[in-house]
Amino acid sequence: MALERTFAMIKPDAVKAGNIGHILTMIEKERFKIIYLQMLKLTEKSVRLFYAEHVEKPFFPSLLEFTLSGKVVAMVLEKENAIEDFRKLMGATDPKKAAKGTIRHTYGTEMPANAIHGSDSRESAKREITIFFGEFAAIPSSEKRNAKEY
Ligand code: YYY
Ligand code: MG
Repeated sequence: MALERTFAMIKPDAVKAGNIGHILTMIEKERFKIIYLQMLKLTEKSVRLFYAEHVEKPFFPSLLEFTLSGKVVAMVLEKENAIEDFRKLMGATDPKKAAKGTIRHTYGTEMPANAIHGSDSRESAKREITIFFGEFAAIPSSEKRNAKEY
């Protein structure tokens, strides 16, 4: 299977609780390679762009407030089958329903505070990586002649 990239983001609840290191350890233990990583505070405009599919949903105001409540850690991860495998490692959206051993079960509390984001499809991964790191960052190492990113 070919290498694939996904976009992941440690959310403000997990950053505030001091769980960046624990979450990165879980990610690296599952053999995801961290290709890009940046800590930043989002703006309202960037949250509206990132969560464009949810802007009209009833939960959006609370999601917006939560996402703006502190710094996040944005990442590009690479692995075979990265998108699906990362969704598995995250667990269900609601941390109370997430399986034991998943990041959301371990470090999430109550929606929208579910500790982590991961792209849900190839299309989303490309879109989300491009927002944060540019189009070049979305292309897997195996498709680059000079894979100097890692
Ligand atoms: O992709 P994923 O993060 O698992 O869930 P989405 O349905 O895309 O929702 C994005 C984000 O919004 C979710 O991580 C928490 C929040 N949210 C919420 O607060 N209440 C809901 N009923 C659904 C989602
Ligand atoms: Mg989603």
